Amino acid sequence: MSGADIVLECLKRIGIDTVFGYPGGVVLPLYDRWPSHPEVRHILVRHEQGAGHAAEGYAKASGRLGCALATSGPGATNLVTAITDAMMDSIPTLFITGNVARNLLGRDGFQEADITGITMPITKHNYLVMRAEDIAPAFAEAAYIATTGRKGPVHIDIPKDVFLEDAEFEWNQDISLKGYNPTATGNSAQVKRAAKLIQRAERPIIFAGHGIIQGDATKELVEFAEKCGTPVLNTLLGLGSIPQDHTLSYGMLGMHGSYWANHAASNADLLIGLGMRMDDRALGRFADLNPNAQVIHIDIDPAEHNKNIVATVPIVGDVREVLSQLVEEFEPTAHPEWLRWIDDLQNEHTESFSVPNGPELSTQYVEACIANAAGTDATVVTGVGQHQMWAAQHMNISRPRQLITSGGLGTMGFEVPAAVGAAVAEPDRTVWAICGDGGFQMTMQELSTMVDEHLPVKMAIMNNGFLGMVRQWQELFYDDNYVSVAISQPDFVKLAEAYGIKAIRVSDKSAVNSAIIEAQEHDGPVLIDFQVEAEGNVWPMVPAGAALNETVESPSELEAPA
Ligand SMILES: Cc1ncc(C[n+]2csc(CCOP(=O)(O)OP(=O)(O)O)c2C)c(N)n1
Repeated sequence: MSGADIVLECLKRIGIDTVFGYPGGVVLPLYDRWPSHPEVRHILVRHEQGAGHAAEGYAKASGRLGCALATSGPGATNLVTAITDAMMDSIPTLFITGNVARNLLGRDGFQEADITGITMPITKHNYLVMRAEDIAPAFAEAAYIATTGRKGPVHIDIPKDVFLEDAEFEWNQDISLKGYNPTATGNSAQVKRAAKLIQRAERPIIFAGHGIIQGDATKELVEFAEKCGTPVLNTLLGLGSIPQDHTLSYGMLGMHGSYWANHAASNADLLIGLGMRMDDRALGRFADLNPNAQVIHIDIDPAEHNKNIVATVPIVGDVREVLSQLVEEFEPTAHPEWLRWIDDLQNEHTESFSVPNGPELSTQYVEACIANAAGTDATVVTGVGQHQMWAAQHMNISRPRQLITSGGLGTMGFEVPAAVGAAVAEPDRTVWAICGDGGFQMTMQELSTMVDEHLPVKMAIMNNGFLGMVRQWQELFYDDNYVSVAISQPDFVKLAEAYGIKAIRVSDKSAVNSAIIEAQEHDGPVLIDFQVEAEGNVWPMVPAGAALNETVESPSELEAPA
């Protein structure tokens, strides 16, 4: 078979049914063979960054391996943001690029970029495949690496003439890689030590992270939390690992987490981090997270242990498996006083987390209405900024994979292409893309992809006329010195209509619900331009560099800290 046919055959073997891609000179031999492999759908995006985020959205919505393809040089470098995003958020993805022919590598020919050099630090692994016979082993390994252990992006770069070279097609799925052997089962002595700490703790708290969702461990999380009577806080990416109406669920902690979650974390005597990487946005200033607490940290990636927080008991392993081990090792416990302490705090501080009830149209109000109309079955994709934090606070994220958002890298422009990917992966679910007016303008060219592929994504632009989150920081930390944060927009309604997309403008609270229902009932993509208040701020907030127990709920607390 030709190298091109081998690539397409490999995609089928590793279960990829959709590739988000963009052609160019060096991948033409691959595109030339595509019609002979109709089982693999190719979706033509409008920018390679969009292909990358769509592959991420596909993977995040479904749990399956996502795939993006680009040509050499600028096509390949346009993937870099999405690859980095997938790396930061551990998203199982395969990125394929073409490169110049082998005899031109290293000669700075037309559209050559050392893309494997560039992607080395932003991938879990990468390959430059120099012989057609090496393609199949590279794809089998890449799929294995991307989807096992701590999941992540793998990149395969293939010179043009390798697509044209013939080789025997041999498929071997029994992968054995020297130096790569993810640990699934937790060390039993460590598990027993952890169980003892859990048994003894008076104020334990769980930080449930993305690993719970990635590792399909939601059932085990709930069982564990119930058996040790321990309240559960979520990281941003961990939202959905426990239903928000569960009595032990206390929502999100972190920079824009709730007041009670952040103070519960600060007052606990045992912190149990599950499938999370002890990130600064979630935990605030590390040195003052909670110096008196013991720490159990369960994560599949050994590199995460003792990186930011030194754990009393670090356990390397698959969080689902380790939780199943752990739950056998302690007797049922309960902590009613501790729960009451958090409940009281919650009752005293409901204000800062509530939806504003004034006449103005707030993003929080719009998002709460969308959540109400869409229910937890719908998928929520967000951009990055204020609308993202408010979505995390107000959209009742209660099921795994309900929220698709860029956590670690915080990539504006993620929302529209990731929604494309989510809609392709899960055609029976409603997909709501909650967009910033800034982020939307970074990748809005993917509206064409949406139209071409008949993807009925519902887009809600939270149009505040500002790069809202940056404006908030300039207001609070730079004395209201607004520099380059007021952002002009096209007429979003006309813009959508130019793409052939139904569009609605809403500037009044009373029109919100009818617009949402109209959008949901329309059989196709819809864009709603919500003209929300310009200068709302996200509260509570842990100022950058502060500790979780320094969470503030209003600007006055910032000026005169208690
Ligand atoms: C690609 C990229 N560039 C810059 C930033 C820095 N940044 C973080 S939030 C933000 C403003 C986002 O504005 P918008 O999309 O309108 O959302 P809002 O905060 O108003 O909800 C910016 C510029 C970023 N996160 N990503």
